[in-house]
Formats: sequence, structure tokens, C-alpha cells
Amino acid sequence: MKIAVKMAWKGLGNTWTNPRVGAVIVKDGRLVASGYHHQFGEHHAEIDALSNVPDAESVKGATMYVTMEPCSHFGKTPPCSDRLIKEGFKRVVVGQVDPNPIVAGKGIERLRNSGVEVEILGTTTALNEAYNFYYERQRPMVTIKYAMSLDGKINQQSGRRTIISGEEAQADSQKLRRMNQAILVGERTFKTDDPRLTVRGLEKRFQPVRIILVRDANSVTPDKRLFENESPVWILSSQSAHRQFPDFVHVFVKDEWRPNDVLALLSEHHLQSLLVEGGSQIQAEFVRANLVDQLVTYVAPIVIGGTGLPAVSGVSDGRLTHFEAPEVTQLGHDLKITVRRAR
Ligand code: AOF
Ligand code: ZN
Repeated sequence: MKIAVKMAWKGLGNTWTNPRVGAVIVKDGRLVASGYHHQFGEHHAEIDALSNVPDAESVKGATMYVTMEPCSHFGKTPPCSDRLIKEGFKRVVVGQVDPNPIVAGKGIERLRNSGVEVEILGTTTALNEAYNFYYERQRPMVTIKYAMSLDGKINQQSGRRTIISGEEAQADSQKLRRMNQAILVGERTFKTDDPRLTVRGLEKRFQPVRIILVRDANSVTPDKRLFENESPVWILSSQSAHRQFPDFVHVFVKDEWRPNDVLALLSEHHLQSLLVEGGSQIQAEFVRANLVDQLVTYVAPIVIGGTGLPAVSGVSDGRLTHFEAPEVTQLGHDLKITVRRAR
């Protein structure tokens, strides 16, 4: 199963809303073949592993280790569980049950009904954290990310961009973008930072949907760097748009966009994860709504003082938001602190 997990990670950045899945075929104590889900829309891991076996004989009576329950549905490809039955596997060891209701135990049931032994380990859920979260909680998993000074500030003054993190921390935040299917920024961050919100310098087939939250879509001008790249952009606006936007831009209109409304929109589009990248105000709204599942901060060894904006503004109302004990790593001169929602 450890090898299968390693194989599954090879799909990183390319499986989009499908899970990362790896599979290993073992017979008589020998590894016969391995495979993984390469890309959204392509063969599942089990079928990929089967395409690597020398001959049909070498899987008769064999064991498959697969990080997620083999599927039972006709989707973009036929059900993997049927194929394993047909190939004559004796035993299937499953890393986790698939929480997606189209499968959700039905693959395991099919295998067992056909006399295949199935063992469920429950050890591979970390491979697909957001995928699992989405199906278990019926909403996308939210991560907030910001870089701050030692005194908890994200810039020197409102409306001005300050470079806070060093190179290593900046590169790491690209990895965080790659782990998410959507990235959100508020109006002030959009206008002062002019971010591209793309994943750069990493292998990736699918760019996250780039979401900006503005009062009036008509104030979004075509010279913004967001439009340099043609991956999807969603403008969440309180005013309908008269301005003509390129095809990859969608404007969604609602009087008020609260964190819950943003998550509902993502769910409607089956997106499982959201990275909130600033600024101070939007971060505060997600904290206040108790919708922060993970918080990542890069702390730089500088003090800003004075008029800098705090990372999370105006939450207070006397309430503390607790997280679990942090995971801390050093990246160049910066510290990366990751915390998860307290249970
Ligand atoms: C597996 N092995 O490698 C993957 C599985 O649209 P489709 O047909 O590709 O189906 C996507 C669903 O299939 C996905 O939500 C999950 O339930 C399952 N993915 N299953 O046995 C795989 N990627
Ligand atoms: Zn499948």
C-alpha cells in the first residue's frame, strides 16, 4: 500500500476533481505491476496497473492494493470493480472507502458478491484530504493563506503592496495553490496587488478557478494581470456587468456575497477546495463565519509597526478562534505555520 500511495501522488496537479489513486498488483509475494490515475478523464489507477502486466495469467489469483475503493459506476470509463472480477483477482486491499455517493461502498460490495476477498485499511485518506472533506461535509474545504511580519501585519499601509516573504516561502505558496481548485481574493487585494492567481513553475494540467469578490464588476478593467492567462475567472459582484469580458470570465451577481454564498457557488460547480489569499477583510469574514478549516501563514523576520494592516481585521467581538497545535517548518528566513480547525 505504501508503494500504491507513492504512485497515487504522481497524479498531483492533474486529477482535478477526481481523487489521486494508486494501485499495485502482487502475486506470490512479487510485485507484478503498478499504476495510478494520471489525469482527470483518463483510465483509473486499477486499469492503468493492468495495462502494465506482462500477461493475463500473472493476475489470476493475484492481490491488488489500491488506495481507494474500486469504482462501481459507468462514468468516463466502465466500473473498475467489474474489471477486477473479470481478471480473476483473489483479493483486493483497499486504502479507503470512496466517499463519493456514486460509489460509496458499492464497489466493495460488488467485489465481495463475486467472491473476491476485500480488506479495508483506512490508511490512505491523507492523499485526498479535500476530496474526502467535500463528500463528508457537503462543502469545499477552506484554507486561508497569508504572509505576515513578526507583528502580524500583511503590509505597510492599506492599499500598498509590501513584499514580505522570501523566495522559498513564495515557491511553497505555489504548491499550496496547486492543492486547491479555486483561489479567492477580495477587492482591495485584487486592486492593489494585481495578482495573476495562477500556479507557476510546477507541473499542472488544471489551473484553479480564480475568483475575485468586488462590489461592481464594471470596475474591473481589462488591463489587469488576471486576464493575461485564459484559465477561468469568476467575478462575484453585487452589480450586473455592462462591460464585455473575455469568454473565460464569468460574472455572478448577488446583492451580498457572504462566505457561505461563495462556498455554495463552488459546491454547485463541484469544486472541493478553496484557497483564500487575502486580504485582511475577507480573511476576517471567513474566520467570523467559522469557515476556516486550515490556516497557513508565512512569518517573515521583520517588524512593520505603524499603520500596517493586520492579517485578520475586525474579528474580535471578544471571541477567540482556536486551532489545533501548529505544524512549523522553516523556509529560508521565514517560518511556515500550518494549523487546522479545532475539533
Ligand atoms: C477508482 N480509481 O483511479 C479513480 C476513481 O468520471 P470518472 O468516470 O473518471 O469517475 C470519477 C469517480 O471515480 C471519482 O469521483 C471517484 O469516485 C472514482 N475515482 N476510482 O477506482 C481511480 N480516480
Ligand atoms: Zn474506477
